[in-house]
Amino acid sequence: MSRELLLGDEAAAQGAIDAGIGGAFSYPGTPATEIFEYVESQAQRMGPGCGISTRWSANEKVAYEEALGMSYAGRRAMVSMKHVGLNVAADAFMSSAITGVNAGLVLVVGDDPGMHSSQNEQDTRFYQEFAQLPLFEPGSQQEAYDQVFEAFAYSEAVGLPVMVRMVTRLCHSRATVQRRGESERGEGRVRAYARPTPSDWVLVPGNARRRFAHLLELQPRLESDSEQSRHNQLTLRGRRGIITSGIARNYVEEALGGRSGESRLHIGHYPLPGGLIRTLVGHCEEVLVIEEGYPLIERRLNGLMGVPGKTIRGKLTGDLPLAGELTPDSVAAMLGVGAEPGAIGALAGLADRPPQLCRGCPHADSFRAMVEAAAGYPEAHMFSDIGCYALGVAPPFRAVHTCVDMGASISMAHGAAQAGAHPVLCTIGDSTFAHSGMTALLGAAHADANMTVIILDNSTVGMTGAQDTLLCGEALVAAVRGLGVRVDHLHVIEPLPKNHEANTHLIRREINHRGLSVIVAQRACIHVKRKGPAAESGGSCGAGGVCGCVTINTT
Ligand SMILES: Cc1ncc(C[n+]2csc(CCOP(=O)(O)OP(=O)(O)O)c2C)c(N)n1
Ligand code: SF4
Repeated sequence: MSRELLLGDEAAAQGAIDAGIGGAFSYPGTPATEIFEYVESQAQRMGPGCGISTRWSANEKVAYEEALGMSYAGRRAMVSMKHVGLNVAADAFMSSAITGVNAGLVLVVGDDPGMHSSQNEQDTRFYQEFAQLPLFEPGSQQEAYDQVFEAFAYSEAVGLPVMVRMVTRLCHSRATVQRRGESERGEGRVRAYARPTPSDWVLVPGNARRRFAHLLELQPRLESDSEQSRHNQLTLRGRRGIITSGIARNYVEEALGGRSGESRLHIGHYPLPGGLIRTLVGHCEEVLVIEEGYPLIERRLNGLMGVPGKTIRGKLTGDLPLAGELTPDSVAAMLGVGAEPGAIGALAGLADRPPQLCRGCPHADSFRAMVEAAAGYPEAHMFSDIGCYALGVAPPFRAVHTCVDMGASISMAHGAAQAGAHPVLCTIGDSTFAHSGMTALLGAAHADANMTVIILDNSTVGMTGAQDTLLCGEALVAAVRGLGVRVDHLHVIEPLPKNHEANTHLIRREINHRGLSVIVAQRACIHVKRKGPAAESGGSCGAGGVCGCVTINTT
């Protein structure tokens, strides 16, 4: 058995490799990007004979469906994504709970409480209850490895996809991890392609009703497995009880040190172990609920009426903040023990480093031309999207008026055009366009919407660490043409200072065209051009930290 120093993300990935996956599927997104990247690097190291397929997918829904297809075909599959990615994949995900799986299918989701690199801080545990699937929540790198490893066999045992919920602090911190011995690992395992009859995988209403009933019938088994799970641990001691889940346990251990007078329940396996919770609450007068994310356990525990005769404290009572991450200080304060003066306090003295585009970034030249072209229109609507170019919100550009969810720029611009707004401008990156902008452009082209779309093609997924993009260059232009955009209003420009006047003139001309125009601004991200170890490693701005430009903006 070997020990390795791994990020939480890498530990999850190694667990999947050791469980014998046939493929890893993902679309980049912090804090989950490194899960796929680790599998990819290990598969390259092991060589083509390792039997692990790794390819970035166009978006999270596609990634989920590719993994589901692999599972149906008899190979174990892991799909990973950031929390908002699961919203994109939700259609496939929810229905896969009803079809069930063949070979093990494990979905690893990286939540981002505190929104270090995200547009919201939703809690993936709600999807567990929504889909009625099992979920593991590791509290350490070792648990990330073990739970992902075990999740594959469990997925096959219950015939369902199994979820694993990670959070940023775990994904991006390192610890030593003990791997399973060779004899336990599942390399090369294949399940027969046994298409069920009547088909569980064809969700016409008759089958779907039958399969949904099956999912409901499975619930008592899932609950009983959770009650017995080694990842849910109950210790009865004093009349004050503490419930933790996932990494919240670490904050409690740090605050209490060797003191252990409290009764404790740690939850790392869902559905919630109702019996263990009832035992703890029955034993205690006061229960503190400490969880990273939304007050999910606390709310379930309280119900609508509270628990008569018991005091339940947590985020809902204001003992912990409702927004953002737990901190050593907030948990220590709740537990009534003094916090050690720590690193977080020291950080407060540091000067702010507002995020900005790298020097020489092609997006800056595109924004400069667009802003100048629209200078005569104080009412110009500038819809934008998620990517490095969202930094165009800041001075000197102020060219980003919206940034909501991936792909939303074109559809929102189309909505504004339908409201009669003019001029309507829209900026979107090449990867975001391929992720979910293309379908919106199809509608805008069909309607010949009065708007000007500028596709910022820098040949990479800049913001998440310069991953390869699936659609750029000539292929992107051909795709735009194929969506029905008129060729006389489809242009390619090179955003460079020397082309500024010509580019500005062209954009102004297309603004004045009362119909749809698409301008593809093609110039590679400067870090792709000089791609090296730093650029490849991914940093907060996607530039691997080499430019020092963006400190808090990676999504
Ligand atoms: C649903 C969803 N998936 C993934 C992400 C993470 N993410 C943010 S922007 C982005 C793509 C950026 O690439 P591109 O559009 O090419 O712009 P660039 O950063 O290269 O300028 C990704 C993957 C996200 N925010 N939301
Ligand atoms: S990483 Fe590339 S695309 Fe992103 S800001 Fe820097 S130069 Fe621009």
